[in-house]
Parts: sequence; structure tokens; C-alpha cells
Amino acid sequence: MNTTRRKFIETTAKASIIGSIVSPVFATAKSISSTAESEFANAFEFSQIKLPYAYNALEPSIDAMTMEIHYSKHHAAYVKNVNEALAADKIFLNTEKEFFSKVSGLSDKIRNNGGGVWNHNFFWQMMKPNGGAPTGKVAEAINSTFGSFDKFKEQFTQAAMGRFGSGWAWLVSNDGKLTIGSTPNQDNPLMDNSAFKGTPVLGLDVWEHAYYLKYQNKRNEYISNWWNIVNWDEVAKRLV
Ligand code: MN3
Repeated sequence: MNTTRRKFIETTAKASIIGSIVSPVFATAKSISSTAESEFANAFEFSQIKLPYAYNALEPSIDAMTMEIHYSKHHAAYVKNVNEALAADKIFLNTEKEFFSKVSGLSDKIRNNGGGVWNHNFFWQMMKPNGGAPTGKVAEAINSTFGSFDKFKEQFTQAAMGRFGSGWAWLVSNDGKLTIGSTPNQDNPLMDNSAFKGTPVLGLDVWEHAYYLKYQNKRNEYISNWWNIVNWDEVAKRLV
């Protein structure tokens, strides 16, 4: 057990002794009793959303084979891995929100795979065939913050290109204020320990598995074609 995790469990144990001031992430060294079993039956479990379109629906921007492997292998593996790790570590989560607020105290396996589940569920919804350009309040917010849609795309692309190795580019809102940034690995701006925080309104997966089959090393071409399949209606829903 690493120091961070031990400290988290000690902190959690103290909190529950004090009397559930903090909503409990159930982490304990005691053996699983029948009570714990029933608690686990109610625990939050990570799951995959149904893909909102067919694997080939985003062609030519994203090819069918990339989509199929990405969804049915990579994303599915994050779900399996995080739920297994939660059970193995006897971590009881009530909600997804609780996961994000406590993630700094959880293992790397839970953080990486749980983040992977959420990020991809978000990402699938960020795309649709024939995406077009933003309109209405999204267009207004982008224009007033970044000057124009082209300038916004330029800045977002820079964030996506500048993320060294694997990670994500984001447009986030903090009380309506829009900011562009990126996170490494499967971290995201909702995590309590993220250096870049906010409510995601748009996200782009820049892991090589998201584009390598079609684009190889040309991440810039992947990003350039991705703009054709952004689902601005979903962005609008999240822009508060
Ligand atoms: Mn991915």
C-alpha cells in the first residue's frame, strides 16, 4: 500500500469515527462482512454508454476500425479494470461525483481506469456525423472569449498538439468563463488533483490509439478532421 493511499484510508477512518461528516468512500481494512457485501451491492459502478452511432458513422474523420477498437477494447477495458480495482481495494463509491472529489486518495489504477471510463463516455457524445460549426450561445461564447471560431480552433489545436504523449484537450467552463487546457493520461478537469480544472464542455482524446491506424504520427491531421464531427448540440447542453 502506498503512503498516499494509507493516508487516505486513515483519514477516511477518522472521518467515519467523527461521524459521517464526510460522505463515506468506504475504504477499510476490516474483512468483508455481510453488511459490507450489502453495501457493495449498492455501490456506484462504472459503465459504458451505448455508442450513439455506428462504428463507421464518423468516417472519413475517424475510421470504423479505430472506433470499434477504441470503444469495444480500450473503453471496455477501462470499465472492467476500474470496477475490479474498486472491488479488490474494497472502495465503496456512492456516485461518480464522489469519485472525482476523492480521486487523489485512490490508487493509480482506479484513477487511470475510472478517468478513462468517464472521458470516453464524454468523448463519444462530443461527436456526430456532419458536425458543422457552432451556432447560438456556443458561437457567441466562443467569439466573445477567443475572438472568432477560427482563433478558438487554433488555440484548442495548440493545446491538443502540445500535450506530450497521451492525454486530452479540453474546453472547460468555470461559472461560464471558458478556458482551454489539457490533461495527461486519463486525468480530466473534474479531478480534485487536476492542475487544470473546470466543467468540461468539449474534449478531445489525443492518445495515439484514437488516431494511429488512420493518421499514424499525424496528430495534426486527426485534429483538423475532427472539427467536422464535433457535436455542438452536446457542447451547448454543457455550457452553463
Ligand atoms: Mn481513448
